[in-house]
Amino acid sequence: MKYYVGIDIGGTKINIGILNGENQLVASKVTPVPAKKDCESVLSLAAATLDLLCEEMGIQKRELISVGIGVPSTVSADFTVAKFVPNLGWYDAPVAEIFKALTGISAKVLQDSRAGAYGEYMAGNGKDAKALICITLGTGIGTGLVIDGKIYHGALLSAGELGHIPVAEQGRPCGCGKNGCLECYAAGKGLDMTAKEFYGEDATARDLFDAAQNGDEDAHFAINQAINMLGKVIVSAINLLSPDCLIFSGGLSAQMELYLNPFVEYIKEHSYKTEGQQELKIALAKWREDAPMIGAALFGKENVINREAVLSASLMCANQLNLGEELIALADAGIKLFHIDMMDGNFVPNYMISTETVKAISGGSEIPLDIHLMVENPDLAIEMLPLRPDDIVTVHFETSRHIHRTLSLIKAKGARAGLAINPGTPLSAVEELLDDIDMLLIMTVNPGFAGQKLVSGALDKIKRARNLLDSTGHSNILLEVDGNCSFENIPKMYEAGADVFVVGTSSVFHKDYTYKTAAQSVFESLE
Ligand code: S6P
Ligand code: MG
Repeated sequence: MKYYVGIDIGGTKINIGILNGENQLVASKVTPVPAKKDCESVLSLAAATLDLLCEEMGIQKRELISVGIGVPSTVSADFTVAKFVPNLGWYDAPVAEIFKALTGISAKVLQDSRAGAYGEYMAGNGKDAKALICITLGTGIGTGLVIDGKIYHGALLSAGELGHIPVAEQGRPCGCGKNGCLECYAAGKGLDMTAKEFYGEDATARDLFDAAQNGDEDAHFAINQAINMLGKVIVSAINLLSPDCLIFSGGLSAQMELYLNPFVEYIKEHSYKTEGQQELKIALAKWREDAPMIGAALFGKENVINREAVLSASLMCANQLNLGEELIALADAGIKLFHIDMMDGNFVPNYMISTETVKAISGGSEIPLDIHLMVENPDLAIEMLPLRPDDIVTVHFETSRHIHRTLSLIKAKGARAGLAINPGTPLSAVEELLDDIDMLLIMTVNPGFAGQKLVSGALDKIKRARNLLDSTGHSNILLEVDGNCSFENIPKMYEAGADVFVVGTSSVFHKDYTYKTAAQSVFESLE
């Protein structure tokens, strides 16, 4: 079975959930943030809790296909680093890197309010919305936007910070360093401050609501003022984006009578509408407190490139006269990697693909490259390659006298490192190098040409490779197979433990299919 993990890290608790392939939550656990709040300690606890959940459910680690982590912070553009988490004191915390070191699983990191919005869009009350605004009314105000099916991060990555719109001149100081921010008045922390001004240091928002409930005019007035401030800001957002769905979550949204209902009335009355315009859907979050955890899991699932069956299209099999169009068609067919065979007529009896062409492909597509070096002096080629962080460069064990040095060079160039072995090379050759690689490539034909048949013993070698990786704590290493990945062979290879398949003339480039129908048929054979 395949499972997808969501982890929502808050200021006080960690919420972990496991979804199945149908996006149903099959297990979850909430645990308080540990006393030591540094990134490593918090993620260690998350990893231990995940282990426990898996043990309880009888889920094996290998079945965890992806992990998404929600954090109360702006996140780097590559979804790996939490920029600033005030509650936990994290600055530029490399969340994905630490989590991978702890668990061997790659994770994608997402701001929690965006995760909440995505959870509601994909599996909650915001389903099918064209433009969704999801607002978490808790201690602060979190806003997530999903527009045309995509989370909107903003060009500068800070989209949706409605809680930090100034609503009072020289107002209350905010944790963001400025004064008079909306959340200092209209969210939980703002209402707490108002309550303290009214009733003394020990008072909280709850006292304010209780007093209003009991007919206290001043309390009522103060809450209404907060609602008006919030209303103005949300109406601005509505008028700017013209959403078709607005979702509320967070503790404050449960204050229906005194807070949420009058606030919704305000929005309905003041937001701009044209005659006969479709009604704006306003709803509570289906997943409530779980929305960020569910959304993080689904975001991880969407963005995973390294534990699901991944098809790496062998570009030597594409139409070389029309490579640009080919790349687009392959990406459209669900191809997640472009496999580029570089041959020097020396290590293998064939010549292709030039570094210039690799540069053109890299510049022409965002799909990560899976560069398979079949050359005698790999270090020279590596130096010449344009590499991005998600690209993988795979070097043959047989081609480098100092293979460890060559693998380090790939890492130093900022890419992921792969190690390939020929059919005749024993698996034991890679044992010493497992800590240094991100991918192991098992050649299932003798390298040099497309269109060959599987060598005998190939499936057994894949099985042994899978066992080696799992039994030595290296399940995070991708296991790629190259050669005769046909419609018939891929399910067997997958069963044997491979997760990346180099697809060439035997499947995706098969002359009887379009790329899309061929890839579809491969994916279906693995369900
Ligand atoms: C061959 C090369 C491969 C081929 C691929 C072709 O040495 O490394 O990547 O391009 O195996 O696939 P097929 O389906 O034609 O065997
Ligand atoms: Mg290859």
